[in-house]
Amino acid sequence: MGVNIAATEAARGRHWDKKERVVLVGVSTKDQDPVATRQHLAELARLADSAGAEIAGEVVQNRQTLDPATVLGAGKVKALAELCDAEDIDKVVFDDDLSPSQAKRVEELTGRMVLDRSGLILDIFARQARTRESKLQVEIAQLEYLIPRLTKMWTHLERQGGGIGTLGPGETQLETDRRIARTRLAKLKRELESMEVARGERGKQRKREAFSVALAGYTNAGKSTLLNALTGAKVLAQDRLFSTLDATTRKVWLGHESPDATLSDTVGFIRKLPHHLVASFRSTLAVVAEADLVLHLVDASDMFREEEMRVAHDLLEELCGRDLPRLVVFNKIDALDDADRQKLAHDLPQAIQVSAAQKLGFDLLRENMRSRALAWREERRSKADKELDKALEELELLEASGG
Ligand SMILES: Nc1nc2c(ncn2[C@@H]2O[C@H](COP(=O)(O)OP(=O)(O)OP(=O)(O)O)[C@@H](O)[C@H]2O)c(=O)[nH]1
Ligand SMILES: [Mg+2]
Repeated sequence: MGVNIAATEAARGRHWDKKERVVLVGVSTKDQDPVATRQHLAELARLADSAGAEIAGEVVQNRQTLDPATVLGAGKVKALAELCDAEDIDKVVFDDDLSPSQAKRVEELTGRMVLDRSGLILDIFARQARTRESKLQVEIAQLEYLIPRLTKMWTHLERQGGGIGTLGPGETQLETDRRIARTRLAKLKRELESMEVARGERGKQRKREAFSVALAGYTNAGKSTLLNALTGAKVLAQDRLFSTLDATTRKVWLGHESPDATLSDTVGFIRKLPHHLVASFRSTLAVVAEADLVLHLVDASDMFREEEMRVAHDLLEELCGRDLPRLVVFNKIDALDDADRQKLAHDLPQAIQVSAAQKLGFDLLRENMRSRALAWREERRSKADKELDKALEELELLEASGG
């Protein structure tokens, strides 16, 4: 087995090309109750499905704490290995983040490749990347994730082959792999940077001219559907996680006498979004960070909407700071009954309820954006006036002093 090649292939997401049978693993601990574990596993199943895998089984364990070596306890790992054989499983996917050594240990014990949530999300991103920029961003995140794992993978095989202490050609191979990976990473980063510079210039130009609104929120909340419905864009919208990886900006009409405005769609959020991805997508997410208004879109029909709202809220604050001008928009209200809509209105009266798919609630949403756009223009005008006054004052002073 060419381990480093295999690892690279895995990182590129190619291993999902045919339907692979996976087993999902979750652990409840004193820090995470069983309900949360179930909920997170349900989401992991959707992630695996979005990655094109077939879910062939689940293993859940209750423990006080995670086992430091294998996350699951020894007995449970054994049961997992048996399940893998019985069900002809290709890969094991853990909801918890695994250290390289934990992944390696479980691989040894099950004889299957082991992924964690971050690895799976990276795979989906790799599958969904369409543009040069998003491909670059994904590959950078993948390499950052892979490089520390190359070492461990090596140690692991060295031991398996019984070659303890025989640091021969293999080490050279590892060193070569790591060097190649690092060189490539540096090259990709340079390329992305030059793209970011170009994007930044374009963005600044546009921002000066128009009130900018950005759509943000949990993946699958309906951001692209809403962009399409409000602007006539044709961004791909589908019932899959992370359909959108690129920022798309379109003009949006907010009503009479409104300043020109733009609406941007961008990459969605999820619980435990790998930090390498957040870092390499920062230029895409800058659309959100620099917006004059952020519409935080929430799938109101999702049974986990509260956690999803909190996750997106926290990520938004982390990325954009606390004073982000934000408006919560509950989407998919067509899928709610009256009582649920009333509850939402009661719990969060300032939020707006819409159905992007059925174009419900758009008048109120537009009116809200319009009033903010008008306030934005007023503020800019008074700021410009003040600057002009100041300049005139300085000029007068200069003249008075005989300059
Ligand atoms: N019932 C209902 N479904 C909706 C509504 N808006 C969007 N959807 C569905 O929700 C799914 C996800 O929609 P997208 O617009 O792709 O969601 P997104 O937020 O852009 O998702 P990502 O780009 O994957 O993060 C699609 O199947 C849509 O048809 C709505 O108002 N009502
Ligand atoms: Mg989308």
